[in-house]
Amino acid sequence: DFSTNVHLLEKVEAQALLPDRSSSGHKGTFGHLLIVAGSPGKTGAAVLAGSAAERSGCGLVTVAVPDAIHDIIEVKLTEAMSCPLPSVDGLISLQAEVQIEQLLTQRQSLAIGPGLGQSSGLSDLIKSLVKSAPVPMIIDADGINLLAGQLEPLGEHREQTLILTPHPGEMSRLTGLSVSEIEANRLVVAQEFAVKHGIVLLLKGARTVIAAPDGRVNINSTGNDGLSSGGNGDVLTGLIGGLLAQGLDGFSAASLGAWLHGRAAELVAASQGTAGMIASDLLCQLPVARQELV
Ligand code: NPW
Ligand code: AMP
Ligand code: MG
Repeated sequence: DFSTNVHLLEKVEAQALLPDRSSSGHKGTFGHLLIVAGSPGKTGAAVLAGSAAERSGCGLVTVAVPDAIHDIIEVKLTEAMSCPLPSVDGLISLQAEVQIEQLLTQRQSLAIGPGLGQSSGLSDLIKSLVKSAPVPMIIDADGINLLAGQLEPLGEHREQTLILTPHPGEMSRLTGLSVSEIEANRLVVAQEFAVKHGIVLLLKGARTVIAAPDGRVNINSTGNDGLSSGGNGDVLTGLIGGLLAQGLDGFSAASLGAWLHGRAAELVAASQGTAGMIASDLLCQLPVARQELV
């Protein structure tokens, strides 16, 4: 029965997803996330994903960006490490694949897509990483756009979890459905895609839907219209990537990430309202939201 698979994700449900945290742990204990993001004009997307990852509870973060913007990332991010990747016209080139695979031998998760831009080289790169990346992986934003029109099941050649986090516009490119068709049927569209492709699909928007490859669906209960401005999705990507690095399975990481992200927005709104909230405002509230679940 379809409806018995669907759950509203409220505080108690989020609480059950919180990863164990050892009081004697060290930065190696809590996982190392690699983020591949950014391009000239969209450096901020890489910065926001990296900053959210720093606030996710994971131990180490590396942000890999096209060499053209590497100096900027070095200035903008303090706690995260960074890595320049070869680029063509400012966009990460296919040649970067060897370096990314090398980095992944010592990372626990991969987040890719925010602000990447689009090129045929990037399209080949992401399709190859979907098949070969040996760690749990989240793909967002341009990473999703680069997969548009992909017909074979995305999870097919993977052992490790794969999460896609489209907003309705990206979901439209991915499926060929119109935004209004998706919005009229959010739950079923997300569930069918997740089952068909064997992946976790998080469909953004008020009442974010998180669908698992086995057909389970969570509907997030947190968030507000303060999240309706640029960069908030990039924060969610870094947060979920950081939760994956801490060992959560894909459905749990996506669900807990959505809950914490929305709850952080509620905490910001409690003091300043929703209009004029910016994505950076969420960052300091992410650990506060998490602490509410401890
Ligand atoms: P419409 O027409 O407005 O109603 P795009 P993007 C639709 C990076 N960023 N419900 C929307 O519909 C990202 O990471 C960098 C319904 C429109 O058609 C990406 O890599 C920033 N419709 C890249 O920019 C900050 C919705 O989707 C389309 C919807 C492009 O990402 C900004 C717009 O989406 C940004 O994060 C909803 N809830 N949400 C930086 N500082 O570096 C969206 N749509 O064309 O994919 O553009 O999302 O801005
Ligand atoms: P993006 O479009 O990629 O920047 O992602 C926007 C983020 O903000 C997603 O996590 C959305 O679910 C969230 N969001 C946007 N508008 C709202 C809203 N009105 N209520 C709750 N969440 C929202
Ligand atoms: Mg986005």
